Amino acid sequence: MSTFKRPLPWDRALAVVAVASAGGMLGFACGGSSQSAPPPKATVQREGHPNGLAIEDQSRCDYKGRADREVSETVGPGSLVPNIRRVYALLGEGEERRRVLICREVDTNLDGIKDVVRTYNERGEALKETADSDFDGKVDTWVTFARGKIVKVEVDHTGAGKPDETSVYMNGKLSRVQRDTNRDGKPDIWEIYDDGKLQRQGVDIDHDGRVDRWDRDEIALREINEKEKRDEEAAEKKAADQEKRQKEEALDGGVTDARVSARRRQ
Ligand SMILES: [Ca+2]
Ligand SMILES: [Ca+2]
Ligand SMILES: [Ca+2]
Repeated sequence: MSTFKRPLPWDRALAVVAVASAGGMLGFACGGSSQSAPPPKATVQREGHPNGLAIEDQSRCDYKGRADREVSETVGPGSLVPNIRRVYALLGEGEERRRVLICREVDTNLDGIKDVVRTYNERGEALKETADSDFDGKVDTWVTFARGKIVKVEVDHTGAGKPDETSVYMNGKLSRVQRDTNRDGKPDIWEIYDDGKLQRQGVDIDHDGRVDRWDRDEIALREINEKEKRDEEAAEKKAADQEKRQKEEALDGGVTDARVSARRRQ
Protein backbone atom coordinates (compact mmCIF):
# COMPACT_ATOMS: atom_id res chain seq x y z
CA MET A 1 0.00 0.00 0.00
CA SER A 2 1.50 3.30 -1.03
CA THR A 3 0.57 6.33 1.01
CA PHE A 4 0.74 10.07 0.72
CA LYS A 5 4.07 9.99 2.52
CA ARG A 6 5.46 7.15 0.45
CA PRO A 7 4.24 7.90 -3.05
CA LEU A 8 4.85 5.96 -6.19
CA PRO A 9 8.24 7.15 -7.47
CA TRP A 10 7.45 9.42 -10.31
CA ASP A 11 10.14 7.90 -12.54
CA ARG A 12 8.18 4.64 -12.34
CA ALA A 13 5.08 6.53 -13.41
CA LEU A 14 7.02 7.75 -16.44
CA ALA A 15 8.14 4.19 -17.18
CA VAL A 16 4.48 3.21 -17.13
CA VAL A 17 3.75 5.83 -19.76
CA ALA A 18 6.67 4.59 -21.88
CA VAL A 19 5.54 0.96 -21.69
CA ALA A 20 1.95 1.94 -22.32
CA SER A 21 2.83 3.99 -25.41
CA ALA A 22 5.07 1.25 -26.77
CA GLY A 23 2.83 -1.73 -26.24
CA GLY A 24 -0.63 -0.28 -25.70
CA MET A 25 -0.53 -1.80 -22.22
CA LEU A 26 -3.11 0.53 -20.76
CA GLY A 27 -5.86 -1.13 -22.73
CA PHE A 28 -6.57 -3.46 -19.79
CA ALA A 29 -10.05 -3.77 -18.44
CA CYS A 30 -10.88 -2.01 -15.21
CA GLY A 31 -12.73 -3.86 -12.47
CA GLY A 32 -14.41 -6.22 -14.92
CA SER A 33 -15.49 -3.40 -17.22
CA SER A 34 -15.05 -4.06 -20.91
CA GLN A 35 -14.27 -0.40 -21.49
CA SER A 36 -10.65 0.08 -22.44
CA ALA A 37 -8.78 2.84 -20.65
CA PRO A 38 -8.26 6.09 -22.54
CA PRO A 39 -4.76 7.51 -23.09
CA PRO A 40 -2.73 7.83 -19.87
CA LYS A 41 -3.56 11.49 -19.33
CA ALA A 42 -3.01 11.34 -15.55
CA THR A 43 0.45 9.85 -15.77
CA VAL A 44 1.43 12.55 -18.23
CA GLN A 45 0.10 15.16 -15.79
CA ARG A 46 2.42 13.71 -13.14
CA GLU A 47 5.42 14.96 -15.07
CA GLY A 48 7.38 17.41 -12.92
CA HIS A 49 5.27 16.62 -9.88
CA PRO A 50 7.57 14.91 -7.41
CA ASN A 51 4.96 13.51 -5.02
CA GLY A 52 3.53 11.23 -7.68
CA LEU A 53 0.00 12.66 -7.52
CA ALA A 54 -1.93 13.97 -10.47
CA ILE A 55 -1.90 17.75 -10.48
CA GLU A 56 -5.66 17.93 -10.97
CA ASP A 57 -7.78 14.82 -10.69
CA GLN A 58 -10.98 16.76 -9.93
CA SER A 59 -11.04 15.63 -6.32
CA ARG A 60 -14.30 16.17 -4.50
CA CYS A 61 -13.04 15.12 -1.06
CA ASP A 62 -12.44 18.03 1.28
CA TYR A 63 -8.82 17.85 2.46
CA LYS A 64 -6.72 20.41 0.64
CA GLY A 65 -5.06 22.87 2.99
CA ARG A 66 -6.53 21.20 6.08
CA ALA A 67 -4.27 20.20 8.95
CA ASP A 68 -7.01 18.02 10.48
CA ARG A 69 -7.02 15.66 7.50
CA GLU A 70 -4.80 12.76 6.50
CA VAL A 71 -4.71 11.36 2.98
CA SER A 72 -3.85 7.91 1.69
CA GLU A 73 -3.39 7.09 -1.97
CA THR A 74 -3.56 3.43 -3.01
CA VAL A 75 -3.39 1.40 -6.19
CA GLY A 76 -6.60 -0.47 -6.96
CA PRO A 77 -6.98 -3.65 -9.04
CA GLY A 78 -5.98 -3.12 -12.67
CA SER A 79 -4.28 0.20 -12.01
CA LEU A 80 -0.56 0.88 -12.25
CA VAL A 81 -0.71 4.20 -10.39
CA PRO A 82 -2.63 5.23 -7.25
CA ASN A 83 -6.28 5.66 -8.23
CA ILE A 84 -8.01 5.39 -4.83
CA ARG A 85 -7.86 8.25 -2.33
CA ARG A 86 -9.00 7.95 1.26
CA VAL A 87 -9.33 11.06 3.35
CA TYR A 88 -9.32 10.71 7.13
CA ALA A 89 -10.39 13.23 9.74
CA LEU A 90 -8.03 13.48 12.71
CA LEU A 91 -10.19 13.58 15.81
CA GLY A 92 -9.52 13.93 19.53
CA GLU A 93 -6.37 14.95 21.40
CA GLY A 94 -3.38 13.11 22.85
CA GLU A 95 -3.99 9.41 23.43
CA GLU A 96 -7.60 9.84 22.31
CA ARG A 97 -6.40 10.99 18.92
CA ARG A 98 -7.70 8.79 16.13
CA ARG A 99 -8.30 8.95 12.42
CA VAL A 100 -11.66 8.29 10.84
CA LEU A 101 -12.36 7.69 7.16
CA ILE A 102 -14.67 10.47 5.95
CA CYS A 103 -14.20 10.44 2.19
CA ARG A 104 -13.12 7.91 -0.43
CA GLU A 105 -12.80 8.63 -4.12
CA VAL A 106 -11.82 6.41 -7.00
CA ASP A 107 -10.77 6.82 -10.61
CA THR A 108 -12.60 3.73 -11.86
CA ASN A 109 -11.79 4.03 -15.57
CA LEU A 110 -8.14 4.95 -14.91
CA ASP A 111 -8.18 8.19 -16.90
CA GLY A 112 -6.64 10.15 -14.03
CA ILE A 113 -9.92 11.81 -13.04
CA LYS A 114 -11.74 10.69 -9.91
CA ASP A 115 -15.26 9.67 -10.96
CA VAL A 116 -16.83 8.18 -7.82
CA VAL A 117 -16.74 9.81 -4.41
CA ARG A 118 -18.38 8.60 -1.19
CA THR A 119 -18.53 10.42 2.12
CA TYR A 120 -18.91 8.86 5.57
CA ASN A 121 -19.90 10.07 9.00
CA GLU A 122 -17.70 9.69 12.07
CA ARG A 123 -19.26 6.29 12.82
CA GLY A 124 -18.02 4.99 9.46
CA GLU A 125 -21.50 4.92 7.90
CA ALA A 126 -21.86 5.97 4.27
CA LEU A 127 -23.59 9.33 3.81
CA LYS A 128 -23.52 10.28 0.14
CA GLU A 129 -22.04 9.04 -3.08
CA THR A 130 -21.79 10.91 -6.34
CA ALA A 131 -20.55 9.43 -9.59
CA ASP A 132 -19.78 10.41 -13.15
CA SER A 133 -20.71 7.02 -14.55
CA ASP A 134 -20.22 7.86 -18.23
CA PHE A 135 -16.94 9.71 -17.56
CA ASP A 136 -17.96 12.89 -19.38
CA GLY A 137 -16.77 15.05 -16.47
CA LYS A 138 -20.28 15.72 -15.13
CA VAL A 139 -21.84 14.06 -12.09
CA ASP A 140 -24.84 11.97 -13.17
CA THR A 141 -25.55 9.74 -10.17
CA TRP A 142 -26.35 10.76 -6.61
CA VAL A 143 -26.80 8.15 -3.89
CA THR A 144 -28.09 8.99 -0.43
CA PHE A 145 -27.64 6.73 2.59
CA ALA A 146 -29.28 6.72 6.00
CA ARG A 147 -27.69 4.76 8.84
CA GLY A 148 -25.29 3.39 6.26
CA LYS A 149 -28.10 1.92 4.13
CA ILE A 150 -29.00 3.09 0.65
CA VAL A 151 -32.25 5.14 0.66
CA LYS A 152 -32.24 7.06 -2.60
CA VAL A 153 -30.57 6.89 -6.00
CA GLU A 154 -30.98 9.79 -8.41
CA VAL A 155 -29.76 9.50 -11.99
CA ASP A 156 -29.38 12.04 -14.77
CA HIS A 157 -29.78 10.10 -18.03
CA THR A 158 -29.83 13.13 -20.33
CA GLY A 159 -26.80 15.12 -19.19
CA ALA A 160 -29.03 17.93 -17.92
CA GLY A 161 -27.02 18.18 -14.69
CA LYS A 162 -30.01 17.21 -12.56
CA PRO A 163 -31.70 13.84 -12.01
CA ASP A 164 -34.58 12.62 -14.19
CA GLU A 165 -34.98 9.34 -12.34
CA THR A 166 -35.33 8.83 -8.61
CA SER A 167 -35.38 5.43 -6.92
CA VAL A 168 -36.35 5.18 -3.28
CA TYR A 169 -35.33 2.24 -1.11
CA MET A 170 -36.94 0.94 2.09
CA ASN A 171 -34.90 -1.38 4.31
CA GLY A 172 -32.40 -1.73 1.50
CA LYS A 173 -35.03 -2.83 -1.04
CA LEU A 174 -36.37 -0.88 -4.04
CA SER A 175 -39.70 0.69 -3.10
CA ARG A 176 -40.55 3.46 -5.61
CA VAL A 177 -39.17 4.80 -8.86
CA GLN A 178 -40.22 7.98 -10.62
CA ARG A 179 -39.06 9.09 -14.04
CA ASP A 180 -39.31 12.24 -16.09
CA THR A 181 -39.35 10.91 -19.66
CA ASN A 182 -40.22 14.13 -21.56
CA ARG A 183 -37.61 16.24 -19.72
CA ASP A 184 -40.05 18.85 -18.40
CA GLY A 185 -38.63 18.51 -14.89
CA LYS A 186 -41.73 16.65 -13.60
CA PRO A 187 -42.09 12.89 -13.16
CA ASP A 188 -44.47 11.13 -15.55
CA ILE A 189 -43.84 7.49 -14.73
CA TRP A 190 -44.22 6.05 -11.26
CA GLU A 191 -43.39 2.52 -10.25
CA ILE A 192 -44.44 0.94 -6.99
CA TYR A 193 -42.45 -2.01 -5.68
CA ASP A 194 -43.25 -4.47 -2.94
CA ASP A 195 -40.37 -6.39 -1.44
CA GLY A 196 -38.24 -5.19 -4.34
CA LYS A 197 -40.75 -6.52 -6.93
CA LEU A 198 -42.67 -4.26 -9.34
CA GLN A 199 -46.36 -4.12 -8.39
CA ARG A 200 -47.77 -1.34 -10.55
CA GLN A 201 -46.69 1.34 -12.91
CA GLY A 202 -48.51 4.64 -13.37
CA VAL A 203 -48.15 6.83 -16.45
CA ASP A 204 -48.98 10.51 -16.81
CA ILE A 205 -49.79 10.61 -20.53
CA ASP A 206 -50.78 14.30 -20.90
CA HIS A 207 -48.06 15.54 -18.51
CA ASP A 208 -50.39 17.37 -16.13
CA GLY A 209 -48.65 15.78 -13.13
CA ARG A 210 -51.36 13.15 -12.53
CA VAL A 211 -51.42 9.45 -13.38
CA ASP A 212 -53.72 8.68 -16.34
CA ARG A 213 -53.11 4.96 -16.56
CA TRP A 214 -51.97 2.31 -14.14
CA ASP A 215 -50.37 -0.47 -16.17
CA ARG A 216 -51.54 -3.42 -14.20
CA ASP A 217 -52.16 -5.56 -17.31
CA GLU A 218 -48.59 -5.27 -18.44
CA ILE A 219 -47.38 -6.21 -14.97
CA ALA A 220 -49.87 -9.08 -14.77
CA LEU A 221 -48.54 -10.38 -18.10
CA ARG A 222 -44.98 -10.11 -16.84
CA GLU A 223 -45.95 -12.01 -13.70
CA ILE A 224 -47.59 -14.76 -15.77
CA ASN A 225 -44.42 -15.08 -17.86
CA GLU A 226 -42.30 -15.17 -14.73
CA LYS A 227 -44.55 -17.83 -13.18
CA GLU A 228 -44.37 -19.95 -16.35
CA LYS A 229 -40.60 -19.68 -16.27
CA ARG A 230 -40.52 -20.66 -12.59
CA ASP A 231 -42.88 -23.62 -13.24
CA GLU A 232 -40.69 -24.76 -16.12
CA GLU A 233 -37.58 -24.57 -13.96
CA ALA A 234 -39.35 -26.43 -11.14
CA ALA A 235 -40.42 -29.21 -13.56
CA GLU A 236 -36.85 -29.52 -14.84
CA LYS A 237 -35.53 -29.68 -11.29
CA LYS A 238 -38.14 -32.29 -10.34
CA ALA A 239 -37.14 -34.47 -13.31
CA ALA A 240 -33.46 -34.12 -12.41
CA ASP A 241 -34.17 -34.93 -8.74
CA GLN A 242 -36.16 -38.01 -9.72
CA GLU A 243 -33.33 -39.22 -11.92
CA LYS A 244 -30.84 -38.62 -9.10
CA ARG A 245 -33.07 -40.45 -6.61
CA GLN A 246 -33.42 -43.45 -8.94
CA LYS A 247 -29.65 -43.63 -9.28
CA GLU A 248 -29.22 -43.35 -5.51
CA GLU A 249 -31.83 -46.04 -4.89
CA ALA A 250 -30.00 -48.37 -7.26
CA LEU A 251 -26.77 -47.74 -5.32
CA ASP A 252 -28.57 -47.82 -1.96
CA GLY A 253 -29.66 -51.45 -2.32
CA GLY A 254 -26.40 -52.73 -0.83
CA VAL A 255 -26.36 -50.08 1.92
CA THR A 256 -29.86 -51.04 3.10
CA ASP A 257 -28.86 -54.69 3.29
CA ALA A 258 -25.79 -53.76 5.32
CA ARG A 259 -27.93 -51.75 7.77
CA VAL A 260 -30.37 -54.62 8.17
CA SER A 261 -27.60 -57.10 8.84
CA ALA A 262 -26.01 -54.65 11.33
CA ARG A 263 -29.32 -54.45 13.20
CA ARG A 264 -29.62 -58.23 13.19
CA ARG A 265 -26.22 -58.49 14.75
CA GLN A 266 -27.24 -56.31 17.74
CA1 LIG B 1 -12.01 8.41 -14.14
CA1 LIG C 1 -21.48 12.04 -16.49
CA1 LIG D 1 -42.28 14.83 -17.31
